[in-house]
Amino acid sequence: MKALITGATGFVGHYLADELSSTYETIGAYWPEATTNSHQKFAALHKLDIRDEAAVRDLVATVQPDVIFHLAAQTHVPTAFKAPWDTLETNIQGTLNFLQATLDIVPNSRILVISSSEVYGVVQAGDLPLVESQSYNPGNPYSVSKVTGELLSRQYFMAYGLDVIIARPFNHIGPGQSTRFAVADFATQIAGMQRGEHEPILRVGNLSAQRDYLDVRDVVRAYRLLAEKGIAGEVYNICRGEAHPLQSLVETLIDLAGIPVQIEVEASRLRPLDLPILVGDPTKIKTQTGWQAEIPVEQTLRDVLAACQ
Ligand code: A2R
Repeated sequence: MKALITGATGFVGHYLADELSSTYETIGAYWPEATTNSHQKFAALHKLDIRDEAAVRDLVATVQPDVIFHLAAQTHVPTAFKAPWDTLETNIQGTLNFLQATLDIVPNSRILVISSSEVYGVVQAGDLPLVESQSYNPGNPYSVSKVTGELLSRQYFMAYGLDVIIARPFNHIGPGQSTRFAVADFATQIAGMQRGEHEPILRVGNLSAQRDYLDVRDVVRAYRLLAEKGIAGEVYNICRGEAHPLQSLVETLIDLAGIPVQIEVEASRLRPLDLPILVGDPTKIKTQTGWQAEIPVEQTLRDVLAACQ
């Protein structure tokens, strides 16, 4: 079985390559740069701008994948607020290009479109934990791009019977994540303090946001199980079902580091709109694939900090 992974050199792509390595021949598509480490993880690695329709078609025709894991995206919410069209273009055009290329070139193949819990957006307390049938209420352009990717995916399933599955992962963290994301940033700052490189003041944004945090290794296992056991046309939450305030993750990181740290909120780190809480209901994926989150948040934080030290 051949798997094509887009966003192969991103945070999740490397972990997914490891997860699939024993059962699939994994081919990666990356943009804009790849490292030697990336090359070692894939049977082949191709440079690809997912906005380029002809290039996407060429790659799908060359690789002839049995399954496509479409991870590539502009993933950073603050960047999406600053340059909304770039995010919309990359995420919508990229997803559309892959849906159409799959339909035209490898119509019997499965495509797993990676969406996000951000599509739920602003929710009421009574709607928690969020089930897949909850309506969309996007709070930022990244979320709008993911909603649109989901709608296109559903439309290709309904109109053409395309074998598409939509994964809605909640926040995931782990070693190797870009420091553009909060937990990786905080762990990097704290590890720098441990080495005495700078003063023990942790600069943060909004710590009151509550999220359903997962380890990236649990998330990629869910992607493999969805590719193997998911039902075409369906949407699956990937979540633990627990809300953790970001504040509590920061406190755990500081405890693990074992040094006194002062916390300082920087206005420049606050978003125009920050969702107060996102927590999902994992019943559907559990029932249909047997998946459940296995790695405790504290273990992930330990690994994240160790990787920064
Ligand atoms: O933004 P960059 O330069 O880090 O590149 C990202 C890449 N990417 C693209 N690939 C092909 N053509 C493009 N036009 C394009 N624009 C961006 O997708 C990066 O290498 C990869 C996404 O990786 P990360 O940003 O590390 O995201 P992560 O955490 O691996 O998320 C994977 C998926 C995404 O669909 C998220 O929206 C979802 O999971 O949560």
